[in-house]
Amino acid sequence: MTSSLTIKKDFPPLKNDLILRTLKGETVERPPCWIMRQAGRYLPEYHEVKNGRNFFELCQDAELASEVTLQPIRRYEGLIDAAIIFSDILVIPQAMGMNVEMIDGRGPVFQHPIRTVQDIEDVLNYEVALEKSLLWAFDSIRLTRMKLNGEVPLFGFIGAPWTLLVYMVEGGSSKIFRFVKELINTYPELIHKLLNKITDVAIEFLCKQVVAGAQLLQVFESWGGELSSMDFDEFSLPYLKRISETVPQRLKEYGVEDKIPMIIFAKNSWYALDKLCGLNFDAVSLDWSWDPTYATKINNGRVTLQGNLDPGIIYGSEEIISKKVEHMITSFGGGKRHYIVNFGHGTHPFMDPEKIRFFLQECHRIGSQ
Ligand code: 1CP
Repeated sequence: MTSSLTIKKDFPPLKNDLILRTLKGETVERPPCWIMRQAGRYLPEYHEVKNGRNFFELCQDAELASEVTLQPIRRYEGLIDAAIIFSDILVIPQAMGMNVEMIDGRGPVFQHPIRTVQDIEDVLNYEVALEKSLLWAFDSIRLTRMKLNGEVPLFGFIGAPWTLLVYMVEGGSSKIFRFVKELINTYPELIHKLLNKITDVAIEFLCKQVVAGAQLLQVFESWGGELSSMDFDEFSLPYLKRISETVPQRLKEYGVEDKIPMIIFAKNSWYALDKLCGLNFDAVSLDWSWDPTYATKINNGRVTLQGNLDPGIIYGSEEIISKKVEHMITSFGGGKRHYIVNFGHGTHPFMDPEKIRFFLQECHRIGSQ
């Protein structure tokens, strides 16, 4: 088995570097396009490969995970400018000793969520060994890079510390966030220790994904909007800041010569946009609550913006999809600089893949004008 610590340099040469040039701030011929959750349940070919398998079993099989990662790239040939490795944000809690299963129709379920001081201490005392527990993730990235054959660059990703804490405490998806709110408002100091540990693991995992072959990175703060502005400043922002500053430093220590671009997606955290643009990320991904013109003004040229149409437009007519794509791209300044097309959040299982093709084609057509 290959060691995850060796930087592999003989991957096939990259043929499409549009998203990398955009993230460097260059003026480009059209905005790069990719879609959150571009692989997965809306694609019939995904169900064929999954074939009743357990979700994490699929992630951990490098051959199958790389196949699923490539499916949207193949189906939408030439329309998608980046691949994202097929995995999940919850692999970090797993690497921190927690048992997580993915139940069809219900989502993630933790066997023993963190609910008490002792539970927190147990996770703090757990010795994380990423190279052992997540070896499959690094193998999967390496194999996917080979199979991509340089068509498009490959994203690695993590869940941000606050979002991971939510799952680790709630034990799965939540609507009222009762348990995590109880803990942050009862034992803030201990929670900070835990968030710091999650952050350490997240930084190592991001770096090791790059060492394995990831060419750009996205951090998902999907539950950012569940915090008040004041609590976001305390329980999310400092950890995002540390990730954005430490990953580039650590990558140099790992011997990675290229600058690896990093994107932050903090869903519904509208009050934090100015602060997020001031961190050391190269791009900020916006959910659909944002008016692109207003977001562009707040950003004031500091980072690349990504987003942000409501994925729900895919249920609509082609005429309205075109109209909204046009509005999006124009409002982001025409898309030739500092802009990446995406939805404001992921695809849904019910979406028609051919409507998504139409959306991508329109982004190319309008973005090239
Ligand atoms: O059996 C299945 O097919 C399960 C569906 C599924 C898929 C396809 C899950 C379960 N995860 C994934 C893959 C996944 N998850 C990817 C790679 C695929 C791609 O993007 O093309 C990525 C980047 C994620 C990230 C992820 N997982 C996030 C952050 C992005 C977001 O949507 O906000 C989150 C919150 C999760 C948790 C998660 N994974 C899966 C479920 C059902 C959930 C819970 C969602 C919730 O709490 O509402």
